[in-house]
Amino acid sequence: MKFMKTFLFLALTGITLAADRFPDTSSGSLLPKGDGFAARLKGDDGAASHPAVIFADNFENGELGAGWNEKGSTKVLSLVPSGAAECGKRCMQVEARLGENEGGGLTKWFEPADTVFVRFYTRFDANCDYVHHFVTLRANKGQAGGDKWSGFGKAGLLPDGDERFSTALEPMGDWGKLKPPGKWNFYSYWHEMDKSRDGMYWGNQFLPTTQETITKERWICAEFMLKHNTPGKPDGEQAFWIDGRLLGHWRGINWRKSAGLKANALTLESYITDRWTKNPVNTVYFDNLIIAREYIGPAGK
Ligand SMILES: [Ca+2]
Repeated sequence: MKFMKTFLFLALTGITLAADRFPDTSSGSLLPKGDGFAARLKGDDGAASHPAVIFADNFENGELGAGWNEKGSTKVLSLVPSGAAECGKRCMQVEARLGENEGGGLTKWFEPADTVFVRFYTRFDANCDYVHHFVTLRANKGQAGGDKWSGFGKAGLLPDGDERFSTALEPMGDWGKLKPPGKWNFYSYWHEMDKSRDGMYWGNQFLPTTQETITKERWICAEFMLKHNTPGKPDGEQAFWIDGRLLGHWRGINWRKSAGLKANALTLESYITDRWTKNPVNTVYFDNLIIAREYIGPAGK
């Protein structure tokens, strides 16, 4: 009976792969790879003053979350030793406890750019199971009042193209088929996304075909790019790199209808729910977050 329920659930929801409409073009891509400007900065020190940088936090100075706009519970978030030269002395720990909390993280609203790059370091502890939400870039109507929240919530609903779109770089476990935390993929919402089999609009998945399962207990340099489309034209793009290696690049995405709608909020979090996760304690570390107008690349040691 349990099997039948599981089967029915999978058949109804499944995963909406964007692969047919949006083939991965990374093999012939002209996007940069390997080192970028951050290679010259030890542990991202001084990154905030680089002309291409919009926002940076390497968690080395001050209180946790001081430069951010929203901060999760102090029961979940803390500063701990990083244990790696490229991550300096301190990093952020997210310790999610099943039945007590759902984890959390930090959110920053920032000045948008036509093409935006987001780079972070992350390390999955040995105890880490599947993760539900991870690092999400959202487009909201503006930076103030109700407009700053127009891209949040509304899971399962089709965006109208003038109020929101979003893309998230996150590990996905393929419904328990992959070893946790799984493989990297984009989970994206926009007004021309495909409908899921249950009739709802759940995030469409952009998954590179050849990829190893994510290794735990090591720092990983993850970076992604979003290029806005010209309103009325499907010329938007997204791509991501792991440790400087371009793993996926997708083009022809019509993210938005309106020129005023731009990606302007970044959430760095580890959010878990018992639908995915069985381990009682799930720990993820983050460091070296940079939002920039050009390719960032791995941090210098
Ligand atoms: Ca650090």
